Amino acid sequence: MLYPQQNDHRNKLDLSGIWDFQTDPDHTGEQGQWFNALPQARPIAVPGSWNEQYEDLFNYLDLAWYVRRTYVPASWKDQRIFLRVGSANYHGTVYVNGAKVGEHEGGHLPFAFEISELVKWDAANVIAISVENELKPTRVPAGNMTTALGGFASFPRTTFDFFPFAGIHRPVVLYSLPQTHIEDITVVTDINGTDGTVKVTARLNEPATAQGTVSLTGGAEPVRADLAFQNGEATATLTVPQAHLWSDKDPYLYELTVATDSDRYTLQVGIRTIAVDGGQILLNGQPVHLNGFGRHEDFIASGKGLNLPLLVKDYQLMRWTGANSYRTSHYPYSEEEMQMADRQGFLIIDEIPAVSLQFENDENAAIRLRQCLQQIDELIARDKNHPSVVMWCVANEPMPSVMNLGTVSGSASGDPSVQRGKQFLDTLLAHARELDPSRLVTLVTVMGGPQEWMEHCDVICMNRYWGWYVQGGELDKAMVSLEQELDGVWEMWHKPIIMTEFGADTMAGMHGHPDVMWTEEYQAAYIRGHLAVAGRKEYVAGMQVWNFADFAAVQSIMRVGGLNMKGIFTRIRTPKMAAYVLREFWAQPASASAAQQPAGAQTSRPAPATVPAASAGAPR
Ligand code: BDP
Repeated sequence: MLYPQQNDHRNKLDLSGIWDFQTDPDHTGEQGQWFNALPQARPIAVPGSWNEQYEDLFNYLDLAWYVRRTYVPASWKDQRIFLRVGSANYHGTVYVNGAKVGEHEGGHLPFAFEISELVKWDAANVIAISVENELKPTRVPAGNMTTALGGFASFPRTTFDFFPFAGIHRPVVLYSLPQTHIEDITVVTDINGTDGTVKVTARLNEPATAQGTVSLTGGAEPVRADLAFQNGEATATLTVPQAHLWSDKDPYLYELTVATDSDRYTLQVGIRTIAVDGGQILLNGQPVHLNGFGRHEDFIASGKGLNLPLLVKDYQLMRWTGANSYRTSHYPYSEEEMQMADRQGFLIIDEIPAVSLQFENDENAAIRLRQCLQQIDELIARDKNHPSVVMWCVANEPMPSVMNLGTVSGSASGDPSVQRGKQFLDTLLAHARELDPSRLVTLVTVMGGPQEWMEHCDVICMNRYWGWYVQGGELDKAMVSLEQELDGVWEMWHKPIIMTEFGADTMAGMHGHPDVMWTEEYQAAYIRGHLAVAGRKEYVAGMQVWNFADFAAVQSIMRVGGLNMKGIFTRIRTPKMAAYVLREFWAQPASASAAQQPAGAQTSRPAPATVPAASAGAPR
């Protein structure tokens, strides 16, 4: 699915701004024709979650309506008009001038409907979008059900550890396209000696026979090929001599333009390959480590709404720590995030919203499977051309009905959810691989979960909490357990391992000597210990700290003030002591990095972090 763009053939009108808004707890809005106007509207920002914009809406997850009016430019008259919603969590229904034009299930992914026939040219058009975010057991992700980890009460009752923010989270855009237009482009790159190859497949919206071109600029000479569309589809492979490759250290982007008589579309292309070899991940044939974070789209007031200044700031902060990677835990992030990752050289593990999948019975599993397959389709359609995306992740911490938390991974015998989960997850991995054989596929495993679920992953992604949920306060022992488990998993699979989560809740400003749990010193020691162990393991291909920043979670006895405080930065992005440990390992590798030290040189007891003076390069 192409991101809307403005050029000489295409138009777009971003409807971000203040919309009319009203909750509809009794579900009478449709009958009352609220799609024309809201009886008791109050203003709300789009994009943005509704939960933090008004105090009384904090826990509201039911149906609500957004309405705004807009003229459509007269110059669009001969074109086809579409309305696109970047993300509506969880279920969105779109109305234009009183007519229902379509609905979409699942947050965090865009959807668009053609509205050409409904547009009024001589009056304002009424756009209405109803959004509903009830927590239901058969949704992905699920809520209002019991899980094997459901031992503590939380409100709202999610199966996952982040606040279920609701609303229109990304821009609503009107766009127009020529009658015959380029509907899709797929770019796959390869390297052949010093040449780069760029294979381009373009598809029109109708099965036409047409002539077009594809050109790539940014190299010494532009490279160009003809596109002969048959049945609406054409393919060409461009060879780029002395290709300037894309990498995390040098994120070089070419500009690729597909043009026909009636249309044109331009996208940024990075020439790179991604593969695995034994315990290593290879970017352009060279070993690379994915150092960074699990993150959340989360901030005060905007909730999960696109927040562009925050996006820029977060990249700056990640870079400051020396990170080159993150996972879009636990759902696809905005398209603007992915564009930034291309530009700034971040290696992305791109994840669908399948967090805490349950496999309690065949019936519910089948409903969830349908949704997960759709999410994979939509995610790959959206993100397939980003050089930054190196891996598709089809699930975070899928869970059997019986958990072995506290033991090394393994499955409880006789639990039917293990086999059911295996089939489910194998299906997702195979589906992603079939849609995109040019990238790696994975899923992220939970501590104590079944080993066999990792079988078809290219990379083993592990979330582990030795020293926090297990052996909390006993870092010496925890580091031994971690090392033993890592060695065991490597022996079993002989595939690269990324620790996609490890972290300790830390109350910013709390200090202790000794370094007890929740203090900044404990988090710093915990992170140092993990990075030191990983530095001794050649098969560890990445370390992603949980979490980049403190984030809104559900209310429970586990989450102080409703926050998960495992952030390296606070929710307002001030660094905790552990940020300096990351810099020491990632941004200044020549200094005290354990990765530079011979095996065994690091004691299992991590040394306390030293905090440089605030003026010494602290982010502001
Ligand atoms: C992991 C989950 C993550 C949680 C984290 C935690 O993947 O979403 O926030 O634990 O407990 O199990 O902090």
